[in-house]
Amino acid sequence: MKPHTLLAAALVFAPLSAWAGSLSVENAAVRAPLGQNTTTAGYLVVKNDSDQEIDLVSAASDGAGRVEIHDHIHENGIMKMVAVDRLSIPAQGEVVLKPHGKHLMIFDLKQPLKDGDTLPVTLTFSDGSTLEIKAPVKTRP
Ligand SMILES: [Cu+2]
Repeated sequence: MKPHTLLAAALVFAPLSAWAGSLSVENAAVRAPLGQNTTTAGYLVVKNDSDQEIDLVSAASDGAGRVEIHDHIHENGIMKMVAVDRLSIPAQGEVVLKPHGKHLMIFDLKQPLKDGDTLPVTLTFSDGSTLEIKAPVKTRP
């Protein structure tokens, strides 16, 4: 098998959810950026089946210059986004990243993304594990 055939096979069989040890990811999606915008947001649910709290400590993508972990806070009646160092995933619990809530902020996209594309995202956790996902790009995630 040639390398590109292997890659194609890997893509065909890539599951919509990924897991590493006690952590799993569901419902990953990246918002299709508007126009020429190179910044967008990513959403997903991380489940922790272990008896220990684990933190999401960083995210990165081969398709983007930088990925930050963001939360929304209310300040003086205004909702604004802030970058956070980590998001904790409670033991036997989950953290939900969704529109208008916690999210991944994706900067400097290297290629335009449209509905139906996927963006690879690597998540790194406080227990040293990493999860690689292929997040589907959606106009309305
Ligand atoms: Cu943000």
